[in-house]
Order: sequence, then C-alpha cells, then structure tokens
Amino acid sequence: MSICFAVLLFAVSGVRAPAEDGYRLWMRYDTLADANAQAWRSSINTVVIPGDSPTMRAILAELVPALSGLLGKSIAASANNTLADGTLVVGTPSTSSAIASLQLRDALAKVGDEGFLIRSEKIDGRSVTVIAASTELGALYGAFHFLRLVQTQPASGNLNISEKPRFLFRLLNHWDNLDGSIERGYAGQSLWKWNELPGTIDPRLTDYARASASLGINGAVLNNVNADAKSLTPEYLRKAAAIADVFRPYGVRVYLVPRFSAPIEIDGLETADPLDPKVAAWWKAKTDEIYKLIPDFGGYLVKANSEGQPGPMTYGRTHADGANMLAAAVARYGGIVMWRAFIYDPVPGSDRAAEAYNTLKPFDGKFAPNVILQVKNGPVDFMPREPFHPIFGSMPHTQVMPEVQITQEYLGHSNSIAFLATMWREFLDSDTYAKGPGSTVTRVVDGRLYGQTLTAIAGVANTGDDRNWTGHHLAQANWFAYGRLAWNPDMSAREIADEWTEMTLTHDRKSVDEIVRLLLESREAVVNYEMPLGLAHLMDNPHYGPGPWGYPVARPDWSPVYYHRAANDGIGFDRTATGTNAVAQYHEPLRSRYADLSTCPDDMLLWFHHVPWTYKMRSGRTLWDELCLRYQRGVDWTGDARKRWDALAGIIDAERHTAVARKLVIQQRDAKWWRDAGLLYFQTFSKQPFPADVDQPTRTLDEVKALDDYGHPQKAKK
Ligand code: BDP
Repeated sequence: MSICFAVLLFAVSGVRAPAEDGYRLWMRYDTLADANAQAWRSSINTVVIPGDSPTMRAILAELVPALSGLLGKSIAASANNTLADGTLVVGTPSTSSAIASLQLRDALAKVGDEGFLIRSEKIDGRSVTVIAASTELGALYGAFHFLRLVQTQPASGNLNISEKPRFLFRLLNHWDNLDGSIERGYAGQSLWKWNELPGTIDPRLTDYARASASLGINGAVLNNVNADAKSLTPEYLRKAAAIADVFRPYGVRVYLVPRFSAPIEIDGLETADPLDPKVAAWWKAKTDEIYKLIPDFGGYLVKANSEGQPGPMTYGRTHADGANMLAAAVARYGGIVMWRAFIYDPVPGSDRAAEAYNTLKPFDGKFAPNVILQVKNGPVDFMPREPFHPIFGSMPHTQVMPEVQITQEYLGHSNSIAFLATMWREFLDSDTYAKGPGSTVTRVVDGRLYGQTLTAIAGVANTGDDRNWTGHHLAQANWFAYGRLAWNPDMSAREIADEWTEMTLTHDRKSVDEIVRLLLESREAVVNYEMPLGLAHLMDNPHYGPGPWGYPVARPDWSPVYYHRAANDGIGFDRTATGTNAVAQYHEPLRSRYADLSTCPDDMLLWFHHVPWTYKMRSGRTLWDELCLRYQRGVDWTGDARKRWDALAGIIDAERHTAVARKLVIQQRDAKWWRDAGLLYFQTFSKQPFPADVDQPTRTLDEVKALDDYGHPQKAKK
C-alpha cells in the first residue's frame, strides 16, 4: 500500500493508527480478527457498571473503549441495572442489584478483599456475564482479567472463574532519585517528574497505575533505597501525595524509603539512635504528617547499614531495634515496614554470600508484627543465576518477602532479551527443605509453611520515561511477568510468556509460539554467555559488560576476582567446609547435595566449589571444555535469535520489529564480548586450548580489555 493511500484511508475513516512505539504495553485493545473473536463479539453487547466512585469510573473508562476496540463494535455503557442478553455486569453486591441478587456471599468471601468472580449467569432470563467482587478494587482486577481472557482465551458462555492474589502486598520498588535519575534504570528518567509536582501531573502517571493494576500490583515504593532525606520534607511529601491521588482509584498505594538519619538531616536532631525517645517521637510525628497527606500510605522500605547507608548499627543498635522503632510509628495506621536483608560488611576474609544470614538470623522472632524482612532472591545480588537466599526457610518466626529485580542490572540492561519469569520460577520452586521435601520458597513466603500473615513480594522496576516504558520492547514482558507471578506465584513461565505475547505482539499462533520459545530460552542464554556454571559477579563497573580481570574498587567483595577465584589450579568459590562453609546455611539434604562435588548441579558448581580445570564433568568433558562450550552456546543463541526474529518481519509491526532487531545486533555483539573476555582471561590460568567446536576469538585479551564500558573501542582504558 502506498503511503499516500494509507494516509487517505485514515483520513476517510477518521481513525488514526496508533504509533507502534510500545506505549500501549499489553493494553492495546486493537480489534481481534479470528473466529474466536467472533464468538466473544456475539457474547458481549453492553456493559453495566453502576456506582460513581473513582474506581468504578476507572473500570468504565477501561472497559468501554477496550471492549469496543477488541470486539470491533460499539459497546454501550449504562449505570442503571437494566439487563439484556449480552450484558456484562461489573461491581459489588452493594453497587449492583443484579450482583446482589446472585447471592454470592460465600463465594465472594472465599476470594477476599481483592479477589473476584467472573461468571456466565442467567438473570431474569437474560444471559449475562458477571464480574463480581466484594470491593471495587476486586472488581477492577476482575475487569482487567476479563480483558485478558478476551485477548488470550477461547470465548466461553460458561465462565466460572474465581481468583484471588496469593500475596497481600505486591509492590514495585522504584530506585528513583529526586533529580529524575534512576539507579540501575535503563529506560530513561523517572516517571514521577518530581520537579513538576505537585502543580503539574503527568497524565502518564494514570497509565502507569492502569498498567500496574492490570496485573494486580497494589503498591509502589517511590524513591531509591539509597534514599535522600529530602524525600521526607514537607515539600516532597506533597509531591508524593499528588502521585498517591492519581494511583488511588487503581489501588496502587504509595510507600517511601526513609533515610535512617533523616531526623538529623531534616530537623537537626543530634542523633538518629532508634532507642532515643526523641528520635522515636520524631518518626511518629513525621509519620503522622505523612498520613495526613496520604491517608492510605503503605509504609516504609528501609535499606540500613548497607553499602554506606546509615542505620541502627551506626548508633550501636541492632537491625531489630531500627525496624521496630519505625514499625511502631506506622502500626497506628496499619502501615508496614519492609526491612531489607541486603546487608553485608567488608570484613576481611568473610563471604558476602553468607553475611546477611549471619547478621539477621539471630534476630528471628525479634521483629514487630508489621515488619517484613525483604530478601533478595539470591544471597549475593541479582546475578543471572544464584542459588536461593538461605534466609528463606531459616527464619520461621520472622515474616519474609522476596525481592526480585525486574530491571536488568546484570543481564544486559535494556539491550538484551532476558525473560526473567524463568529465573523467578526457578527461585520460587526451589526447595528449601525447611520442613522436609516440598518446602519451596513459594510456600515459605506465601504463608503456607510458617503461617506468616503479612505476605508480600517486591520487584525492582524496569520502568522509565522512555516512550516504550522499559527501553527494550521485550523487557515489558518482565514487568508483566512480575505482576502475574505476584498475583499467582504458581503460573508457569510459558503461560505468562504466551499471555504477554498475544496481548502485546501478535495473535498469529505460529508466531506466538516462536516468540514464546525465544523468551523462554533467553535467560539461560544470557547465563551461558555471561556467567555460566555458577560463576557470578564477573561484570565491569557499570554492571554491563565483562570485567573478570577485576578493576579498582573500594572493596574486595565488589571485585570479580573475589568471586571467581580463577587460578592455575582451577576456578570457583569454595563455599564448602574446606572454604567458607556458607553451604551450611542450607538445610539437609540440600546442604550435602551442594557440598558434594559429585552431586552439586552443574549450574551451581562454581558457586560452591573451586574445581580443577581438568575436572571431568557429567557431560564427559573437562571443566575447561564445558566452560568454553557454555559460553559458545550463549553466543550461538544470539545469532540464532536474530534469524528467528528477522523471520517475524511482517507479522509484527515494522516499528517494534525493527527496534528489537537492532537490539539483537547489540546483544549478539555483547555476547561475543563476554565470551572473548571470559575465555581469553580464564585461559591465562587454565592454559588449555579452546575446544574445536568453540569459535576462536579474533582479538587478544588486551584488545578486549581496551574496550570501553559499553563494548566500543576506545583509546586507553584500564
Ligand atoms: C545492587 C545495586 C545497587 C543497589 C543495591 C541494593 O548495584 O545500585 O543500591 O543493589 O539493592 O544490586 O541496595
């Protein structure tokens, strides 16, 4: 079609095709075209959404255009309770007489405050679809779920769905600074636009809240864990309140990170000692001030005595002292404190992977009832692969919640495809053996194992003000996956990838299958070309490219050489009894499985063991050959992925297809960079040749070392 003709067509029809810039995320609502769509089309004619609250209005504002778009016909909306065949009724027993007439009390009680029912019903002889909940927020979640069904499932005149979230608190953590920058953000500047608030409210905030609510995310921590005390000043609290006002109809509550020394920095107190009554009183007053402005404020997230942040230990007190003092301030309002377990000290000879457990385990049972310990999925940081953090399953009298990282700090930033649902699945399914087999991380954190009442999960957001929100179009899938798992931690990675692809990219079945395959393979590919076989922390300073040779850092435990321990006799970190014995933090039989070289899974090998280069792996290859092969496998995947993506041209709109294709070129280049860096450097110790099926690097180690932070040649560095 010529461009002129296309322009004419839009002019005549009066419809402008939306730009395919990724802004619409998985909430596209373009008309569905297949036979299944026809069936949905004939089952919905009108929507009845009684009630006039901000949340009910948000439901109406979502459903009417969404269904009109998806079904390709005009969907009428009405607030009165008149029903006809093909009516979709949305609400609660108190907003809708039709819903009240269905006597759903017991079923609604089962799905709780945030759950919902979606049912095909006959009311007064009319065939209707009902989205019912006890609360308006539940109805909103039901509405989004219904839209997902229309886009991904066969039409059914026999719907009988009941859903409720597994975790009470499903949060995004935004590492956003007040100057607009985002720590470890790779998709532009902060969405919050602090400097414009509260006077100017970016309409994009509403779209952020919609996207989050569409997944059931119900909280956002607005500021960086490395907090600026200024975020608690009256000026910034008013800005946070303006954000909270936009989020409220969508059920997204705001939380803040308080800097522990804020009483000193804001109001000149002499100390921030949590046991000093003046300090506790300051926090109570500050908390009162916050709740006055934000009545549904969620609470605090705290990074204390970690990486230079102040905390209770600065004043000779414990983590429990600090957490409980803040907990008392918010408890009066039903708020919570999420106290981060990301704690480690530069003690000579210590093992960073063991430190949080050692520091915090003695305080098991000592935290207030509204404190939740927020624990990263792995014991070091958000590496491409780590074993699960040993705190999960080891503090039975403490409420714990996982923190996962959606932003790809260590997995290629926004240049690489790394679908993280597979990583989170692996983590959630890990068996801690805390109470025997089947004591998975999921069961620890969803309250089933120890009956913890405040259940929660946090994801470090990958959003920014880039037009497509996440920098890489396919990285949107990680925001989506996080939200879906926060709602239902049993979902398979495949199911999630399938939903996201259908809603976001294409409904063409063959292409969906191909994209899902690419997504599902992608994280393992990154592990292979970055840090295979249990290696970790091999990156250079901006946490993007490889730097296994190490670089000048303030602390040994920030340097790759501390982690890989490559030497002439082998490679890997001995965490068994002959080394740091961090493996003892795991329950049996896992402890022995990891500790014994012959039973330790290949994927965790160099995490727990220092292994000779010539060690015979299960594959029959030597460790060196296996390492080379893994790197090569990762690189090969990027080449293969490019071809497979290219073959999708014409199926996916040109704008997004081209953008992703370009990113894949970078990803392939980076994969080769990682391989060359890793293998050429480790070869200086292994002194072994590259096996025949591994490409010989075409550059020297010195040439690789001379590349700049993003893999480009530069004159002199390092
Ligand atoms: C590391 C990041 C750093 C964060 C820290 C944290 O490199 O920017 O501040 O984690 O989680 O992964 O506190």
